[in-house]
Amino acid sequence: MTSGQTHPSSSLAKKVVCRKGIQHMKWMAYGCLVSHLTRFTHIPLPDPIPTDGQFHPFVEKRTSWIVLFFLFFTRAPAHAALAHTSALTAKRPICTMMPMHAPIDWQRFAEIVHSASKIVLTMHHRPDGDCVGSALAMQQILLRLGKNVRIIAPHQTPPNLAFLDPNHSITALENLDAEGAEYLQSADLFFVLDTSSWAQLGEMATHFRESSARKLVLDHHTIGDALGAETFINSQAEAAGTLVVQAANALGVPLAQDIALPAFVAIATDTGWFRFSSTTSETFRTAARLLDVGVQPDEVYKELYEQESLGRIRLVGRTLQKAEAYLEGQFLFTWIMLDDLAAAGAIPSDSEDIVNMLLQVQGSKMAALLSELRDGTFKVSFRSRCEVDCSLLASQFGGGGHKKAAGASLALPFEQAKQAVVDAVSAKFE
Ligand SMILES: [Mn+2]
Repeated sequence: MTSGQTHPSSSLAKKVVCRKGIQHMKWMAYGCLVSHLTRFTHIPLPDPIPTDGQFHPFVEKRTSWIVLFFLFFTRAPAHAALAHTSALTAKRPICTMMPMHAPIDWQRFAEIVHSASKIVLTMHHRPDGDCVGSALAMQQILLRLGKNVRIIAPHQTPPNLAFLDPNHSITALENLDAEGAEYLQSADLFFVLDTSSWAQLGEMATHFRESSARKLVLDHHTIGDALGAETFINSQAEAAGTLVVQAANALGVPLAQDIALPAFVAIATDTGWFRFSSTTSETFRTAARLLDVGVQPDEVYKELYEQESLGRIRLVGRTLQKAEAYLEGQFLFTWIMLDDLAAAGAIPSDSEDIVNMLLQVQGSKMAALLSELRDGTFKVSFRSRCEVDCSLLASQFGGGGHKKAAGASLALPFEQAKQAVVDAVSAKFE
């Protein structure tokens, strides 16, 4: 980026930030812009992007508020970054900043799909209903177009979603045989659904990075990496499944039961059965089209949510029975010992989601669950529905996560671990 360019509106920032600081932040804005341009203009930049200097490590963070800061207060650096990005990609038509909810260029998407013949579909690790459903629906769409398609996932499909894949068409990396590995090597299109982040690709990241295939991302997440792929992202979409339904339209493939069922599961699970704020009238229109070709919501609901084991139900009962209220009911805390699992006849994964149930209590704002692990340490899970940032709380214990949900491990005896958790949360309310 050239530093000689000036613009009248950059003077405000220059008054408050020293010259070196501006240079420093220009680099950050530069990285953000490159990242965003790549994602919203579908231009396949190599990743990492070669530059005539070194990227500042901060660039990796790609925090979009910095871009906004520059766009609003110092347009010159942003323009310079744009110009520089244009220079980097001079052989390609470039480049306007598009809003986050820019409509996907389905024509371009269709071109890429039509030019492929041997396709690998993949998804994020710890698969959920959206990515599994999206991949299975997309597989059927691509098969209709006469493509060779295989779904290779970083992890196994969780048991509650197995009903979607009776023919076992999803292969987990760990179960990939020699022939599957050969397919992965020789595919001409590597197609990622429901994530655009290296970390979320888990074990698949290495394969994706090293593949010489063309790379395509269809996603609805706001945060991600460039992945060195052509990216089609609509962060307004409630689920990747919605984008898959739109892709069927774009590719001229009529919806049928085998596409609609997994797509419905994708949308229903990512919207918390149509109750999250991401749900719009359009969500219901899409769902209606899926019902028109035979999806039965009662059957889907039963498969997804009414398959609990008796052990799980008993564990829920035991754990909720012990719940303690702190901070006048704003913070609810409970715990699961190995003895609880044994007494309930439950397995560790049966404890999933119990911490969220605490937030169903009127007046509760924060919840935490301590779970004893086999090595004698504890895992703490934090949940928030207030301003308290769970990832900051978890980071105090060496863990991490998101604002509304995070976790960490504690190598402390139970009473001390409990006290540490209660103290840490209480401090946030002072
Ligand atoms: Mn999703």
